[in-house]
Amino acid sequence: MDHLNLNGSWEFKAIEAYAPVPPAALKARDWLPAIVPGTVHTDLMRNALIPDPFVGMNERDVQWVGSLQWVYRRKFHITDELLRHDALLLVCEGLDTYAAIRINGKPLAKTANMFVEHRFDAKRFLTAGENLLEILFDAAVLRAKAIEKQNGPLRVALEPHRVYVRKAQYSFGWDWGPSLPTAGIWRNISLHAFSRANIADPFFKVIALQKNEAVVEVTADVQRIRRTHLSLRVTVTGEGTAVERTIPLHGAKVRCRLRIPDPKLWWPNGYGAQPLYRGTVSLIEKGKQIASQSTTFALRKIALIQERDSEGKPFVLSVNGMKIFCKGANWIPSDSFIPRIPESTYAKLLRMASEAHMNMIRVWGGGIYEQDAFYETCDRLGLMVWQDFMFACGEYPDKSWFLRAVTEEAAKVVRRLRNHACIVVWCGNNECEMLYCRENPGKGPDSMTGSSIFRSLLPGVCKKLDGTRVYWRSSPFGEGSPNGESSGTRHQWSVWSEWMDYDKYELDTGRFVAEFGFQAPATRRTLEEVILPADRHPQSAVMEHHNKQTEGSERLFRFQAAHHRIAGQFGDFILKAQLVQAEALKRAVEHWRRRKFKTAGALFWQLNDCWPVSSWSVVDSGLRPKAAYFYAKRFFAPLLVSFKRVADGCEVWLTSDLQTGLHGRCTIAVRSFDGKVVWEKETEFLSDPDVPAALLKVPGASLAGLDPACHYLHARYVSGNDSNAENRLLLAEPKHCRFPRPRLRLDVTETESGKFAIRVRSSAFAKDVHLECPGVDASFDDNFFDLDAGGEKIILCSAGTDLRKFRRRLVAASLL
Ligand code: BMA
Repeated sequence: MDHLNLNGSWEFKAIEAYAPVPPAALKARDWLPAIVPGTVHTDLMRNALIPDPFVGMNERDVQWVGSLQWVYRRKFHITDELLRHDALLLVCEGLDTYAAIRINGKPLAKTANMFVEHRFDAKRFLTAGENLLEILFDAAVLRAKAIEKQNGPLRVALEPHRVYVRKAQYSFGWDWGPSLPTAGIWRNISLHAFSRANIADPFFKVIALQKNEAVVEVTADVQRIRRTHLSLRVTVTGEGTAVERTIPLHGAKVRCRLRIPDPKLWWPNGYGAQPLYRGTVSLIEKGKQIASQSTTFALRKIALIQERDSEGKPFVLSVNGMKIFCKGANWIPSDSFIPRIPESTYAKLLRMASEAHMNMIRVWGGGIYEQDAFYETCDRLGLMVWQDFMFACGEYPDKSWFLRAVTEEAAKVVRRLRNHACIVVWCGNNECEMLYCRENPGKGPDSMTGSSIFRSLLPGVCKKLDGTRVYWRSSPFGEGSPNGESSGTRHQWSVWSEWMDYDKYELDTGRFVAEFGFQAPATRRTLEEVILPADRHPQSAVMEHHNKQTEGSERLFRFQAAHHRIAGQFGDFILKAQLVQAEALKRAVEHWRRRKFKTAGALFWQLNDCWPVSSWSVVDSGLRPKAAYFYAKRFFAPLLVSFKRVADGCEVWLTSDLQTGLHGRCTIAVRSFDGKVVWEKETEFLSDPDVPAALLKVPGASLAGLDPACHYLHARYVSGNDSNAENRLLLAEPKHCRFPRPRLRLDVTETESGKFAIRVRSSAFAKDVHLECPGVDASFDDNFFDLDAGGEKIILCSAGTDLRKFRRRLVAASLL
């Protein structure tokens, strides 16, 4: 098969179909240079016709972009040789969204779904020599509004017309994202030429997995253009294996079985390795290969355990027969302009997730079916993916044309992604049933408009084209109320969104908590890139514009006031808001991990951002971690020591995700900020990976006479090897504590070029020690940690600078 890549330099311009072009866009009526893949917005920015919508309040000034039609064009050359092929397919991996394609002035096709690849046989439109390809994009917002008018409004959160268009729902504006409805050729575009026959969509489906052998069923689709004798060759390589089978091919369906000896199993992060195999299907004609397709796949078995128990019906995922407590975060698109996200962003964010001991990422239904780089990286890192279908927070149409479009979309998505071992759950949607049932008391989820999509259409497609992973109707969903605590999965938003404070997490007995979260502003550095000095105040209009939740900014104050002395100054406000977020997530996760496997998953909302904003993310859009990211590294660690407040004191618990029991010694101490051990107790313990346990207790009486403003608890679990864990608990809210002003000593050595080891020592108890290297992009392996009086810690840092500059700039502070 021959390819002609059509990415790269194109031209684009605005068309006044609905309204005259606004003055700001007059220049966009002439042809301008464009880059494909891309978006209208990024092309306009490159041509200096709109300002960066992320800066200040520019988002408001670029709204006109979404109300115009845009046309893209490019010329390309076709050789006689290419034209001699039987078929020439125009392959558009992603068109956003209502596109009309013309080749050499003749209409080829129209599309209306951003999420999937479109292929058209273009041979009869093409000529040898120069050809012209034009793609006209209609204004998706206006089209959606027109369709909504025809079909009637549905009950939808945020912009209601969005549900009528198969386009990333967050682009219409979300409670963390700007309204920037994009248009354009957002994924690769190319011509594929082939003759006689072609092969597509290979699927390597594991149907049996035993200790010494795996059986894989291989299917693929063959498109035959001419009658010819073909055979099929299937090969699997990798992990020391090379198996091959060649069989004669009749008709268009490929189905054959391969046995893989000595199978190497794929495990989630923290449970083992991620061996990947390479599978190839090839069409052979007279001993010559005429077409071939390859994919990566892995050997693993997913099951959902839902045996009823005293609390109801749990939701426990198992991989290769091993029950897994799912630890992770929710994922949204990493930019409002997806085509400009480099692969390095996926690599960095997902590496950060795996380094924080996450084993699951949920691809949320208001974004996109992610780019290949995302799933490939998750396969390699052992990050299980909970994959929503792209429906969020509303009713969806149940008209036949819409259901047909959804069926086609689901089939293409499942075919595209099913070989990825990382995907363990297909999920119908985000919060549709939950919101419907909440707003229509007395009505069950089945009466929601469009409910058949999630009840039968999508599970039907998944079963037919996949069948190797779990299908779950919605996030959240369960028996009885879709968002109940006793059954299925749950989103916990009473805390934060309904104004409750984070101590209420500890009352939540959800079985698998797929969303919960707390907001904090982006890091100061990221905010300063988009907010001018005059606007750097927690309550400036610009700062409030960069918080998209109704009363989001107000909540930042309400919760800061509950725990910290309110800071008016920009940097201090950001710091304290981030610490509140960090503590909130810590409390929640520690609580649910103590309930392992009654609660079997805790995925916080959200890992990443799509622009610089105050949101629930723990890593901001500049890929800089907030305090909560470092807390996550500790609260998700395989071995966790945590405190449980009980009526007459405080218990120390051990939760382990290690695969074997561990013999260790647990110590609990009551310490004063200036370093005195007031009370101490110790015990020996053999940890059981599946059963968290209370190891020790501090009786209320031992704390009675102490001043809570200057004492804290310190628990430590030490096992012979380096499987250790520790935790600390203040006895009063930080705002009521009398923190000493510790002397922090920093000793820096360069371990290799640009990499440093920092020994941090403290004279007194230091809460939330944070290191910073202003003006240098420094990445620390830990930060926002506590030190006891006389305590020390080694922090590793990589920074693109030399030792002298690093030493000069490095500063440390703790919460005062
Ligand atoms: C849930 C999510 C998102 C939302 C988040 C924060 O509703 O599914 O839709 O952004 O909470 O409010």
